[in-house]
Amino acid sequence: MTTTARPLSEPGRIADPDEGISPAELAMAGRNHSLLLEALRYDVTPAGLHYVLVHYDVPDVDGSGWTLAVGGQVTNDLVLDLERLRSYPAVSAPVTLECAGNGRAHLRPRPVSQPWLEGAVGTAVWTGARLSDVLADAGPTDKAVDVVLTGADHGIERGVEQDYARALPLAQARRSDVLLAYEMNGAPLPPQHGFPVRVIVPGWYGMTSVKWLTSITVTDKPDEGFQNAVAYRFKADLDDVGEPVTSIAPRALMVPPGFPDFGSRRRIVEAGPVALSGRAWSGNGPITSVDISTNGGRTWQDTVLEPSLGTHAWARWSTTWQAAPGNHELCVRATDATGASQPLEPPWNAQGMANNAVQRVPVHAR
Ligand SMILES: Nc1nc2c(c(=O)[nH]1)N[C@H]1C(S)=C(S)[C@@H](COP(=O)(O)O)O[C@H]1N2
Ligand SMILES: [Mo]
Repeated sequence: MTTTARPLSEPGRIADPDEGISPAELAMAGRNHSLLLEALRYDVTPAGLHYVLVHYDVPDVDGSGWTLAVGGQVTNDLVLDLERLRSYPAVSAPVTLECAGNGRAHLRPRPVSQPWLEGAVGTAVWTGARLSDVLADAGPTDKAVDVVLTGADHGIERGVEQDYARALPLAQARRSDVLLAYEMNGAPLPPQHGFPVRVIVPGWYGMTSVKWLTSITVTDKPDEGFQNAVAYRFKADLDDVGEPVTSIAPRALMVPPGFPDFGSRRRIVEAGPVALSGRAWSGNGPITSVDISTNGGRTWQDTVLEPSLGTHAWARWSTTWQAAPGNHELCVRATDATGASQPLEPPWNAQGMANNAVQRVPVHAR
């Protein structure tokens, strides 16, 4: 019997055209679950239904022994425990968080990583201290450039051993809506969402909302850490330096109508009026319209859009579809205040970032 030598840590790679999902990718996909799309019905996603993305393992963190070290280019180094963090004014906000890799599994060829379809999203009410208040106490020096946020989780990724860390430029870190959150939906953070404290950067893809936060380090040059300099970037090919991934591109999703076939996930509805609804969000201004197509994107109609739950939280949309008997492909498309909308075909890049192509839902009306 022969065994194939496996590298300790796989390099970044694009799948071969006919390559399926490997057991290793399936293990990743099983750990990192998406939102069940029917949960789009809730304004605020119940904690257990919110998507989860964990690069390594959920670390074993004890809340009572937890401290946060703030240092680097600051005039006062700080060490905060939970009580001290809770003594800052508490801010609560509903925030729609989405993984930058959402939509990756629809790309051809397929970048090999967490194979999300479109459910890597959720909206929770996060409560915590403002990062800007803590930074003001530490006093960034004139040389301050980036604020590096480091978590307690440890692993190896494409050959680089690391604690998960990601930087925010100082100007972003000073935004009054960036939180050091210790509650999700009014309860302590669940282990998988960053207990006891995580960062929330509203409007940005999830990678900067560092969980299991242990340190905040202000640097005097742009951070060269793996998640900043290599992973979360738009790259034309894997050798490209690329551009950093930041704010969330517009996207709309629908609650899948009718009921599903177990094996194919295809939807079945009764012909006649069918109520359709879902959510839409963008990291760049409010959603201004959501359109629906019942013929695979050839023609579009407006839907009714409700006000969003908050500046960086999703908005509900709804409409009624007169379904004729037969097969249909439903599509939904959001447009935001900057005029940005969703493409019909996936925008390809080598790491599968920010694929906000319109959702397509095959439906059989009987
Ligand atoms: N420490 C740490 N923080 C992390 C991650 C991680 O693996 N480790 N994953 C990031 C990514 S890529 C995303 S999309 C969000 C997911 O947050 P959630 O699991 O609470 O939905 O957490 C971010 N924060
Ligand atoms: Mo992510």
